Amino acid sequence: MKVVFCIDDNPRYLALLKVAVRSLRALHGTDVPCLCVYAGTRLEVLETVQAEGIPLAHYSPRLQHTMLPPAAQGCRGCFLKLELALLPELARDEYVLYCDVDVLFYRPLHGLFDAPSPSYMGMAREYTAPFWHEHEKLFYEWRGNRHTVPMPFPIWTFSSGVVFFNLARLRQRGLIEHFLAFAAQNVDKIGNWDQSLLNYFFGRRIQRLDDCWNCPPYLCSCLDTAHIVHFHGPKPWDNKSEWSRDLRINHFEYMRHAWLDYLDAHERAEAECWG
Ligand SMILES: [Mn+2]
Repeated sequence: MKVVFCIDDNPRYLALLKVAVRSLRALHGTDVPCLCVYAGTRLEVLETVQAEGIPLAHYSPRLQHTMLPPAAQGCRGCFLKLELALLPELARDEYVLYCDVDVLFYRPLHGLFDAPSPSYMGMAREYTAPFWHEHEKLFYEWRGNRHTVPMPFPIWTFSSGVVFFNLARLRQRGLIEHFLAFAAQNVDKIGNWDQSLLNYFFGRRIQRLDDCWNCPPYLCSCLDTAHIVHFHGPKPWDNKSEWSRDLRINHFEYMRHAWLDYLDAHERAEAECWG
C-alpha cells in the first residue's frame, strides 16, 4: 500500500517531507511505495523531490486555489488530500495511507494494515480541536440536484493528519464527486479547512484509528506507543515560540531530536534557523 504525501510551495514542507520519507524508509526499506502530490511548478520543489527519489504526481486540483478563501491560501496543499481518489497515479490503488509531511515514522506500519480496512476512511481523534460548528445543516448542489448534509452529532473531531483512505469506495457511485461539490460550495463556511470538510461530510462514516497511528509528541503515551508521530502544533525546529509553550511538553524534545537526526549537517543548520 502506498504512503501518500501532499506538499505546496512552502520550503519548510520540503524539509518535513524529507524526514517523513527517510524515516519511513528506515523502517520499511527504500522500496516502500510512496508518492508525493504537488500542484505547483517551482523548480526547487521538483528537484528536491527528485533528488530524494520520491515519485511525484503533478496534479491540478478541482478545488483550485482561486476557489479557496484568502485565509486558506497559505495551506493550499492541505486540500490536495481530498482528491486522491481522482489521481491518475492512484487509479489502481484501492487503499492508500495519506500522511501529513509533519510526521515521523517511529514504529512499523504492519499493524495498521493487519486490522480490517476502513469502509470509507480511518482517522484518529484530535483532542485539541473541539467539534464545533454553527450550522445544523449544510447544502450543496450536484448535477442540478440540491443535497442536504446534516451536521454530525458533536462527539469528537478526527484529525486529517493521517487518513487511511478507501479510494475504491470513494470512487463508487460518484461519491468523490459529491464530496468535492460539497467541499467547493462550503469551504468558506467552515473553520478547519480540509479537516472540517472530511468530518462534516463523512461524519459517522469515519472509522476511528488508534491514537498510535497519529500521535502528537505532547501526549504522554507518545514515546511508548507511537507508530506515527505527528508534529501537530509546534514543528520540530520550534523550541522557543511563546504560543506553543504548552504543547512542547512530554516527548516533544525527544521526538524533535529524533526528527533532526534524519537531516544532514547543512539541512539541520537551516532548519534550526527557523526556530
Ligand atoms: Mn500536520
